[in-house]
Parts: sequence; structure tokens; C-alpha cells
Amino acid sequence: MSAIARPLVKAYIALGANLGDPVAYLCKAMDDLAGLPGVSLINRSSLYRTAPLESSGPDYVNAVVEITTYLTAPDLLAQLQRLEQGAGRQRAYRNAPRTLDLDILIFGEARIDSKALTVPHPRMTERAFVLVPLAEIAPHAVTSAQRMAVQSQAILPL
Ligand code: A4P
Ligand code: MG
Repeated sequence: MSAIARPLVKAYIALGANLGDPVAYLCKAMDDLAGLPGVSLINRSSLYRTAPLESSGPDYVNAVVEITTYLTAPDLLAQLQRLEQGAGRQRAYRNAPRTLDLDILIFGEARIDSKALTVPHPRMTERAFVLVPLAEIAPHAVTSAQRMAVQSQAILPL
């Protein structure tokens, strides 16, 4: 049986947490991502402290990482959800405070609109907590108009 060669895809993942020890959760998540079979961690943004947006609880810590992967987008999502569960993520209600949220922002050139997955992430351009760390590691991915549109949202490097 011949192995089917999957393409290597560059992807960007947003990390967020505002319960427990968010810095520890994000650092562990980055290490865990780097250790996933079929995933290479290429770059990580700084960690940022951000005010909850359409959410509640303590300030969030947010970051974005660049990976390359041989996984498909649904397989990558499954691995991210496994890491969220490992961090004790509870899904009480939408936008509830959380120990770890891992969202796929961009997956190569893919446009996906399935029940489980929308890529590019549909709300990424409304959020400084995504655009600022993304622009730090992928300046080409964020326009200055997009940056301007979220400049009133509080975000500080940790
Ligand atoms: N899903 C669809 N597309 C994607 C994607 N591109 N990446 C589905 C990841 N998941 C995706 O997500 C709900 C479902 O979205 C998943 O089952 C998956 O199949 P969830 O993580 O269980 O729930 P959620 O995070 O509460 O909802 P959602 O829609 O992901 O919320 P957001 O948009 O991620 O917003 N404020 C600050 N300062 N920092 C934050 O990190 N995060 C949120 C959550 C709100 N406010 C925040 C922050
Ligand atoms: Mg999410």
C-alpha cells in the first residue's frame, strides 16, 4: 500500500486563556503544539494581556503561533481540542472564561465553511487580541486598515 503524500501547509493558531494560570497554560500549549506528530512550530508571538471582549472574568493572555503541518484542517482542529481538554477546558457557554482556547486563524490558502470549522476564522479581523500578535509574526497577514479598526481595544505586551 503506498502512502498518500499530504501537502505541507503553513497555518496560524490563536491561543487565549483567562482562568487559572494563563501564562502557564499558553506556554504549555505552545510546547504541546510543537510536540504534535506532523506539526512543526515555526514562530511564536509575544504574550499579550488583553481586556475580555464580549466575554467576562479576568484579563486574558493571548498569543499567536505559526506552524507548518501535514495534518488536514479537521485533524488539526481535533488535536487542538484535545489540548484544550487536557488543560481542563469547560464549555459552559459561548465566550465563557476559559483555561485554554485554541483557534485556527489561517490554514494555508484554505477556505472552509463546515459545521465544525470556519477558516479563515470569521471573527479574527474584529479583534486586537488576534491581529496584534498575528502582525508581530506575520506582518503581511494584517493590513494597516485592519489594525486601525481595532486600535481602541486594550492590549499590552506582558
Ligand atoms: N470552530 C469553527 N471554526 C473554528 C476555528 N477556525 N478554530 C468551532 C477553532 N474552532 C472553530 O468553539 C466552538 C466551536 O467553534 C468548536 O467546537 C469548533 O468546532 P469553542 O472554542 O468551543 O467555543 P468559544 O471559544 O467559546 O467560541 P468561539 O466562537 O471559538 O469564540 P471565540 O470567537 O474564539 O471568542 N477576549 C479576549 N480578550 N481574548 C480572547 O481570547 N476569546 C473569546 C472567544 C471571546 N473574548 C475574548 C477572547
Ligand atoms: Mg475557540
